[in-house]
Amino acid sequence: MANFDTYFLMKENDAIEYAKAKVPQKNWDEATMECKEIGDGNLNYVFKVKDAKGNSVIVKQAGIELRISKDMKIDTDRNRVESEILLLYGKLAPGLVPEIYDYDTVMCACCMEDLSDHEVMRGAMIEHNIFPKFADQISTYMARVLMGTTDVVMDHQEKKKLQKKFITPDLCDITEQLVYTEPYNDERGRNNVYAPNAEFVKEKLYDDEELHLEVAKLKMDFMTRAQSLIHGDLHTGSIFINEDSTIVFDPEFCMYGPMGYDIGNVIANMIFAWCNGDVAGADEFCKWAESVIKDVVNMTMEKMDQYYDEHVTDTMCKSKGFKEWYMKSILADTSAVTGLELIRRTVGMANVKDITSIADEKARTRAERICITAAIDFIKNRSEKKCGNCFLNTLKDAVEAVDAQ
Ligand code: SR1
Ligand code: MG
Repeated sequence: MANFDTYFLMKENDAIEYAKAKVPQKNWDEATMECKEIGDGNLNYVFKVKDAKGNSVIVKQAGIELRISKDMKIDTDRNRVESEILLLYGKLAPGLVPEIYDYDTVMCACCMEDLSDHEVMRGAMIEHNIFPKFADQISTYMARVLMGTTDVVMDHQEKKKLQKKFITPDLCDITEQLVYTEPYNDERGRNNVYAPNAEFVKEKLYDDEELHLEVAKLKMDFMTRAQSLIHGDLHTGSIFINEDSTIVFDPEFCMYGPMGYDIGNVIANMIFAWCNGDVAGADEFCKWAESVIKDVVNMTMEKMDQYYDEHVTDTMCKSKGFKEWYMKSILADTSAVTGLELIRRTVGMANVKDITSIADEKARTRAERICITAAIDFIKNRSEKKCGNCFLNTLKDAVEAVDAQ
């Protein structure tokens, strides 16, 4: 039996032994323990271990090769980074991230709270389920963890220690390539462009030099502006949800960067969900998704504004007019990243089921064009998107423009 003192990629039976060894406080009923690998992400292996007494735990392990492509190998230290940041986020936003029981830098694995009473939000939204508390809960999470890790609030030396501790260069490179480069030039031939939209993508994304200039500015900004300790991949596949609760997980792409990166990811992925609902004629769901787009922007900004007033420590950041300038820049970043995420998930290497599961060719072609049209507006006109309604109107204008073609 393995004693887990040398790294290897676990199978289901190993994960049972691992859970026994690492989470003994569960007092497992060993005879009835069972395990299933349930990971459906692009990178890691996720095991659910349970017994007949009702105990359960999630074991997450970083593989050396990525699930999405065996050719891509990234640092397995990402599992430590993910575990430690969840512990930190848990202090800033209690109840809004999973509890970590144990993490281990040999097996590059962690054991965390099983959230089986929740669903992964993307899947739940593809079934057009509605979650009335989501906007309030995700905005609380973002206001606390994002504003709470800035230089506005934190001791500057402590912040720099976090900056050093929470970064995985391999993962930064993935984002720099997949979000900020390849969707605009397919330089590594990895884009997945839906054939009926090939000409549209060429004209709107590959050939638009004005767009390339804006994305270049945003790319350098992402790589150099250490504003806040961001999750770095806050799409709806990184959120567990039920009627009462929202839990953010999977922050292995975390790093110090512009906080609009996280907020924009949430908004873009709500737009994908809206598109899916729109094709299915799920009117009530779409109405709810529209309210979420508006409310997440407005509530996050309101809560950040309040957090700023209550927690600001830097004396220069108390200067008259600074907060307003700072908040305006967050909104513009949010708009830009909404656009970047919409584009990269539509034409890039890593796509979203909300769109790829649309079976009807005409409907999918239209949905993708809506996303790309809105995205270009979100990027080029980012400083004009000053409130939740502006974000929603950008989507509605894109629908109108595409339907008029
Ligand atoms: C190669 S990894 C592809 C994507 O999956 C992750 O969830 C990130 O979004 C990354 O860009
Ligand atoms: Mg992930």
